[in-house]
Amino acid sequence: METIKLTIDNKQVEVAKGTNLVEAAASAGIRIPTLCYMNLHDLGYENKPGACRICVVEVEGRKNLAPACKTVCTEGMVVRTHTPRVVNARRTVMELILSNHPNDCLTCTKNGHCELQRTAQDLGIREIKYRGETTKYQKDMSVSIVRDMDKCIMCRRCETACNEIQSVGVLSAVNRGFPAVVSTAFNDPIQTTNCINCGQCVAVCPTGALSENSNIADVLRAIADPSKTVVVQTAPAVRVGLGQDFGFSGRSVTGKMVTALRRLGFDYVFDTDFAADLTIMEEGTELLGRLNAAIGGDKGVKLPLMTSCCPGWVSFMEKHFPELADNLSTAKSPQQMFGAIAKNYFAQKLGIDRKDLVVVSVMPCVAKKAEAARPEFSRDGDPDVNISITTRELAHMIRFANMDFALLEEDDFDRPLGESTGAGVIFGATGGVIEAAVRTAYEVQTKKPLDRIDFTELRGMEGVRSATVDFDGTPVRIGIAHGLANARQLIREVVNGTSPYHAIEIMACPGGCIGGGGQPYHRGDIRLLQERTESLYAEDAHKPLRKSHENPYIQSLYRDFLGEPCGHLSHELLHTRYYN
Ligand code: HC1
Ligand code: SF4
Repeated sequence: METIKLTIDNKQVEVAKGTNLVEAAASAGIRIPTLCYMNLHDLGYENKPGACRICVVEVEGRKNLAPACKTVCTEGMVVRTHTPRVVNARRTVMELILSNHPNDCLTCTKNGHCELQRTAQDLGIREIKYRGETTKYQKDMSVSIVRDMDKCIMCRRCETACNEIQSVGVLSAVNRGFPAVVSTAFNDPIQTTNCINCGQCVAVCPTGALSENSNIADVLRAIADPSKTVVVQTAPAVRVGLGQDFGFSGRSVTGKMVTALRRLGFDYVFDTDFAADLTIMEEGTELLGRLNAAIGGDKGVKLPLMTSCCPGWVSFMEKHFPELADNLSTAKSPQQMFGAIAKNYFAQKLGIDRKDLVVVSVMPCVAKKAEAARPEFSRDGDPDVNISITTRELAHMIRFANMDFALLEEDDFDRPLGESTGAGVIFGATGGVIEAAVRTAYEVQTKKPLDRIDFTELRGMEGVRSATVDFDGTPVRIGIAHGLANARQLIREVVNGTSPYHAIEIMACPGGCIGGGGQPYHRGDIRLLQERTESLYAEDAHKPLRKSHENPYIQSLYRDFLGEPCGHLSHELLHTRYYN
């Protein structure tokens, strides 16, 4: 690797050729402030920064200040990141940004997590010097996200997320000069566009311009209603995201999370991972059904089978590739399987009407709010999942309830819908759903126990991956993608009829659900995403049971209620069809 030597703030630094000054400084422990730059390089995306100009630095021999994010290191360069001239320029840029920004930090959804607020604080801004006309836009919202464009600083990170990472292309800058803003086409309401509710624009927004549509008040109301029994389910990725707000960044906090949920007042604390095991029973059976039909010569069978648990991906398919609808697994997502079982089985066990059972989900995802609201997932106007909140909203509720998270004891989920295997846990990481499916499908198909449980060939952070797993003489070819721009590669082959795969897992967000749009902000930091992933795999490795079909509560659910996987009742409660 060719390297470059330079000096930053009197410190010798050696970096790879092509590195920009923000990254070079970071490698020496110097944080150059920026509001638009994101390091997406390791995730394989191009970020086009250079918008905010907060990162300016002095480079010896150059007359003008240089934007560090757009300046590539050269041999012998001498850089100063905090001279009076630099700080003065940054403060002026910040004062100009603030001249057209609402001054409502105390009531803003981003209060405490806003990069603009933090940078203004670091720069010691104490007054808004320039005052005059300000832009006024109407708030816009969907079930999942809220757009408050008065708070947009035109960093254009959301455009990168929507257009480069997801290739959806809903957001782009319009107008020039003062009225310039990031907008939908014709400024149409976001709900009416091709937005898939993935929330990746929210995940990277440095201010309160984009946020989740919060349902905290609905949860508090349900808990306070004595006529309701309120159950909560927590998605696999939540346990490795939640701790970030409480000093446990990237670490699993499952036990403390359970305690916190009990203290918040939920009557039963259950786990979406249980329903992930159930999904594997259904989806694995469906995969084997299609595989065996194809092996038996059925030319009409739809392969590859594509996973359907990610609502961002499902929505993308519906809006952009509806011809793939029959390739998608008909298995509902774990969130919705949980809801169906809670309302149709658990409510019955408790002897209460399903309308008196409120199902709350905690998800790393804002698209899950839209999934829960789909009319086909409700009965007589009563949704299977009543309220879906994000990991960030749960963190907020924990702070609101005055809990010292670090001091919470560890507790376990309630039974029966709180038991899960390691296979359910790894759903939260890219490749995890298909690995969980392989663990079960292999044993069901071959009737032999696996001699290894870890399919490391299915893991990793590469955007598109493939592997072949030997099912005792039958090669099963698997494709995996995370980030929808990456997924297009696999999708194109399926559309053309050239896909070599039997099964494909697609997750919309970088890293899978661990990088979801409802998680504490990761801003493309691949190290943080890797830590969350490793924490999930470590939790899996420590589980006494690691294959979905070994979950004793899943076994008894089939024995006592459902019958067999993909049987009549399963089809009624646990399967659906996705057409827009
Ligand atoms: Fe996911 Fe899933 S893994 S979609 O990423 O299949 O959100 O965590 O809950 O439903 O289990 C999200 C995570 C989640 C579902 C499961
Ligand atoms: Fe684009 Fe996703 Fe944001 Fe919708 S939620 S605007 S699809 S990034």
